[in-house]
Amino acid sequence: MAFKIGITCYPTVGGSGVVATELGKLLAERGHEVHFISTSLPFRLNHTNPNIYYHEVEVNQYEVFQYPPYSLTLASKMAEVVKREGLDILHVHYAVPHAVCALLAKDMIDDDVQVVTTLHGTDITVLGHDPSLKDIIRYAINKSDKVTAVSQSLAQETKHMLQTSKPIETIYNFIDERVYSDENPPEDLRLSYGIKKEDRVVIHISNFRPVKRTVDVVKAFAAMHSRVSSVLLMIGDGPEKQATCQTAEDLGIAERVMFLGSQKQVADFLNISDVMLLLSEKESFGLAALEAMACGVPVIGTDAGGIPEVIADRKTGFITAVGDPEKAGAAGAKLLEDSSLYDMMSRNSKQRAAEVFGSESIVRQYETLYEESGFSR
Ligand code: GMT
Repeated sequence: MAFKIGITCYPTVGGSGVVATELGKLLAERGHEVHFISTSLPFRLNHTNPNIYYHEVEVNQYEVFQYPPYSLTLASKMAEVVKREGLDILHVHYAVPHAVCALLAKDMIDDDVQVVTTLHGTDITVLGHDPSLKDIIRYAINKSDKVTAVSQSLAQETKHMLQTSKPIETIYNFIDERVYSDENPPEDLRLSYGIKKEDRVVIHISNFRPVKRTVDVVKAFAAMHSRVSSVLLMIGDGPEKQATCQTAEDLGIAERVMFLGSQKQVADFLNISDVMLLLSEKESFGLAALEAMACGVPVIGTDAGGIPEVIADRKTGFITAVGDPEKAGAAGAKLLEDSSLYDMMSRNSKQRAAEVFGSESIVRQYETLYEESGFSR
């Protein structure tokens, strides 16, 4: 059965926007009509498909209001699009504000559109702690027709923290295997970045928020480099960048650490990397880890949130405690020193990415969820 699906996400760089956009693209390829409703064109929406539509939410600033009315404008736009296009489903990413907006839109037009909410983490693990927001997040979840979380850990944490009554189904994140694979390694990229033949390449990709513990990444890398000559590629940008650069200076390894800022062709960098470090203290899933695994790059991660559901400890990488960069560095060095262990983990990473997180199977899970959502137009 083909559905008409409205998708709302934060369209800027970030795992939730990536997953929402990739899902929309695959649903469109499978014959569904997909309507992105967001403030700008999602940054990964880079291909043409007659089943994909984009409805811009224009948030105006009014002198009389201190803050632009994003949520109200979004709800109005959702209501308008549901009515005009006859949408069956509003699939929103994040409970607040997006699910609340969808519920308001549904109520405004008294329509049977089904609200499917996917939780990505920050609205639970960060906002869920704020007593002034707890009730509205719980409301958004309980009133949605279907709710999914991107890991079992996030589903459990949500139920535990917010005492929600709605069943929360885990549907894992996925990546586009056509982009994240080791089949087309970029020619000369190592050379153009001045990486010597004898050096191994360690990579970290994030938005450098404090939860990503990028200072720990540099400390772990220092421990690795003391045993195996390596360089560290730091991809992304954010509030912790300055402190992270300073740590590299303080540890005397600044010339070994390349801060490359935000990059579009992340798969190219993964394809010249040997190991990824993802040492977050909160991470509902860790999409960057999955991207790495799909390219055959084992990941050293922390035991935070959904990371241990993505990285199979001692099979596709190592799980270490949050805040123990020495241990993480030792695990990374062990991996780089032992070529048969490395080859085994690299192979396992690709296999796990395909078998557990394959896009085809994940998109089918969403289709089944839509079918079960109670839609009855
Ligand atoms: O990690 C971030 O800061 C960005 C955030 C987002 O909204 O994109 O990521 C969250 O959603 C991703 C996609 O589901 C997950 O892979 C990330 O683990 C999750 N981030 C956190 O839980 C901190």
